[in-house]
Amino acid sequence: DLHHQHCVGIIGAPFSKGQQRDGVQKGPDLIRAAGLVQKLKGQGCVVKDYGNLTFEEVPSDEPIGRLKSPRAVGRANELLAGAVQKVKSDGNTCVMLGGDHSLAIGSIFGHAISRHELSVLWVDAHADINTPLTTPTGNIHGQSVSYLIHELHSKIPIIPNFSWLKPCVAAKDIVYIGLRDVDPEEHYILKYLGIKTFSMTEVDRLGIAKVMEQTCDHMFSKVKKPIHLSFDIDALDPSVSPATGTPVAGGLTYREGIYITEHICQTGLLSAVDMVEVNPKQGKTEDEIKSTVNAAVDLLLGCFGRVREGSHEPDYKIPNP
Ligand code: B3U
Ligand code: MN
Ligand code: MN
Repeated sequence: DLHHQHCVGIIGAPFSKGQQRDGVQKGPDLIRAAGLVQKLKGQGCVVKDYGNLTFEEVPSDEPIGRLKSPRAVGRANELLAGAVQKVKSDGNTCVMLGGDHSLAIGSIFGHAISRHELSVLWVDAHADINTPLTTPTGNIHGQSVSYLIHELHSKIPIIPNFSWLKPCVAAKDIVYIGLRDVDPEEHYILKYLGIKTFSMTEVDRLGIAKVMEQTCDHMFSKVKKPIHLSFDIDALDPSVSPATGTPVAGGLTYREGIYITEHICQTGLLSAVDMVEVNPKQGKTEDEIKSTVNAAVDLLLGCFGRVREGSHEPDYKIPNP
């Protein structure tokens, strides 16, 4: 049914300590200021904005091994996981506005608690599957997936403020789209675990329509699980979304990004979305910031029923003169 109402619950997560560039904590307010709530309502969604989470300072958060800000990231994600659970138990599709991509840890865990088994679609230039021992940077936003999947459980050390977290996603239930900057250790992990990936090479070879067909074939091979879409804005080409911490040339076009969201919406299984890594301080001009934020908003509208061919009320009648 193309006309069923989407109930959307929005959580802002203004958090940046999963990486080192200031500004990404401004994402939620910028995306809201671009009219997200009004636009979702305008296309027939029932929207509840749960507001922004507040993240308290975590004192003396010294690095552990290579890990930067481990206690702050652990605490922030614990808080977020609880908030996502609440949004889900209220019967909404959850939209988490980041903030950096370390927030997917809490978002996916909170979602998994309320929905048991999930499929995760990770749209990103990066695989974010380093472990605390393989990370070249120590940034936890490049490690989120490794904390979440069952198969890597034995590779993750005990980290303070992460004791609430248990792995909740199977390697076979993750699909990546948009990869083009993958560390050698990450590449090994992806191959070793047989994770389904559509790098930019596959997007070039197959086209985005076949990529989405095969993505859904993979995700629905057995049962139809709810989908968690984790969208890193750096998946898009820097010509579209330059205001992000680690832009990588050769990304998805605006159209390919929108096609992904339209296709996922049509499955009827979208249950939670993350929109992360929008960083206005990384934009060189006001236009660069605008283009990035607009793309984030349009992707979210695509997730909740906007279609480019247009649409109309089922009972519409052409007015008689
Ligand atoms: N793979 C590198 C770089 C990186 C990951 N995610 C972003 N950058 N945005 C790392 O830090 O793990
Ligand atoms: Mn990412
Ligand atoms: Mn990325």
